[in-house]
Amino acid sequence: MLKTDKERIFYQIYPKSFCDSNGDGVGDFRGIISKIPYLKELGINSVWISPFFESPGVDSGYDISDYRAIDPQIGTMDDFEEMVSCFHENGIDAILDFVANHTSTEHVWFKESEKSKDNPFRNYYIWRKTPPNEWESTFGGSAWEYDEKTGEYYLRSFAKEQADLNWENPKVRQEMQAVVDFWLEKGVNGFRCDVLDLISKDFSSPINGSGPQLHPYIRELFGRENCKNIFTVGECWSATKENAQLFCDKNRKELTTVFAFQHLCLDNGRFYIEKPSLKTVCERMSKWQKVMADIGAPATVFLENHDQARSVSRFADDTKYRFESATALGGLLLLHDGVPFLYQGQEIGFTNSYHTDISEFDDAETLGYYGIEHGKTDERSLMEKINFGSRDNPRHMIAWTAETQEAWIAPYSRQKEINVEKDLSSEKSVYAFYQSLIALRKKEKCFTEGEFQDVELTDGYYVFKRALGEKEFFIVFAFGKECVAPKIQNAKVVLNNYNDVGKMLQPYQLIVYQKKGKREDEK
Ligand code: ISL
Repeated sequence: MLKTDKERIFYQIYPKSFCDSNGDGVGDFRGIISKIPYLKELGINSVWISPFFESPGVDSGYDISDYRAIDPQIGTMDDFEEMVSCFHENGIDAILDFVANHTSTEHVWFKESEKSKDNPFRNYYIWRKTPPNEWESTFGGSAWEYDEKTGEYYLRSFAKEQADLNWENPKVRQEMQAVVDFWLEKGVNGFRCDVLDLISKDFSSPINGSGPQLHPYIRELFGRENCKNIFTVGECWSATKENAQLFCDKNRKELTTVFAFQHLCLDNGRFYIEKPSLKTVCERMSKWQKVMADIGAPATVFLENHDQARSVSRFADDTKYRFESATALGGLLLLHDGVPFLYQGQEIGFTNSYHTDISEFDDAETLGYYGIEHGKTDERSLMEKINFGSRDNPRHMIAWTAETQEAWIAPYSRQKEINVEKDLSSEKSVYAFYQSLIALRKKEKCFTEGEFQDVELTDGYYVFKRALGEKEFFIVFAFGKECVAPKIQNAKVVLNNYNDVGKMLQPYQLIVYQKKGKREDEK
């Protein structure tokens, strides 16, 4: 049993792309079950499972047409229950994605809602005679979609096939509570709440979301007795130093923690090719960590998810120094202060994938962007931007072996060179290094209960310290260029992603030092 949330080490599973057990081209629950030993050996103790619900698949499962039904390609309810028990038997908690802001337009509520203005479900969604503002959809175009049947517009913050629910309607809130309860009764341990800050809107504001009822709605949902001991993490793009306390103060009974994105919003939009500076990433991570420490809630620590390009390609070097980049980023992720979230494949150092034709892409956001930009610049540079930032990058099937398989998405372009089988048998295994990092985090309470302190941040490296009682660890994380190493005195090296420690730091070198105790000093 985990005593504190900071003892959690999450691993995000994107079910469609994790492991396909029956060769139909879509990952499934039986595939996940077969890989539980792999996850257990890695050392994680919690999983977040992305949507597997019934869905037309316009936004890869984030367009749900029935919250209680499972996409038959992914499995059955029996498979689901077996998977959850299997996780639990192996000491792994499971949280699910809770997509509260919108449903698929194929959901029966929407189908009813669009029939007529006086349909009992009309008010489940947000209908207007004319658009009350100029909100834009994240996937391009106006967020107000005209519907010919009734001559009105409905709000869709994402694809036109994803209609925003009207949380002002108490019936909608009751329905959503019932969805939460349904899955809690199946034994899940909590939820990752998709774009949670969008559920309350202020239509007179230029910004969609963070409306006046946001916090009351969250409290009404998760402040209930049966949610007392669950883990909840809100995807809250609006989370700032000013409002983090509102989401995460324990006494307010809203959320355990939030995903805030300041450290990943550095590159002028996802399709902007320049690499963001690791110095800024570290700076922002530590700033956020302090915000959360001040309110006494655990921060989330993450560099990837199913919406983000692979971190090795985005922030570091995915060719010559791929091993070093992946392991150094792993150190930052796992030894920083908070609850780490690994994304599937990160423990192998998967990189972005490369494709030359738009027909090889599936992601709604990528296709929306292509639709807008196509013809404005030359095709090659447009495809380069797409390859760099596309949300398909993290969604390729996990390459378990060198052999590609037919799947719902184009194969990972570097599968021959980078795959699980090869990594596990390699002398420089990213997985093995992650295992050591996780083992260290579990062994030393410093990393879960200890203090966190920035020691030095230069253009060349970042040093942070974790300490508890007499124990002190210094983590040195080098950015891309060789540079003079910081002097860490009276300390022994407990982990290093290079074979030696020199006067100079090597590109993406990660060194974990432990301060010598008094007795060791005398030796
Ligand atoms: O990352 C983003 C900003 O460019 C968006 O791609 C993303 O849509 C945003 O983070 C919200 O994400 C969540 O809700 C979306 C879904 O497409 C994402 O996969 C999900 O994580 C709509 O449900």
